[in-house]
Amino acid sequence: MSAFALALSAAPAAADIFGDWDADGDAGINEGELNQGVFGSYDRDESGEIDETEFGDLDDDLGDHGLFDL
Ligand SMILES: [Ca+2]
Ligand SMILES: [Ca+2]
Repeated sequence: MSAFALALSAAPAAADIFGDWDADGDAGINEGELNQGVFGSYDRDESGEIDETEFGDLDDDLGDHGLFDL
């Protein structure tokens, strides 16, 4: 399997992310769940803070061709 195919297969599907972020399981993501979901996705070391490296990952995802560049 190529590295690209491997990366694609490792990326979680939107439905999986939705289920993870919907903490109370009510089939909706409220503001708190969204904030916690996004924050938790980038606070990779679970320090309770986004450090510069983690913020760089967020910046990459927000930029062109990033995760949120739809
Ligand atoms: Ca919910
Ligand atoms: Ca952190």
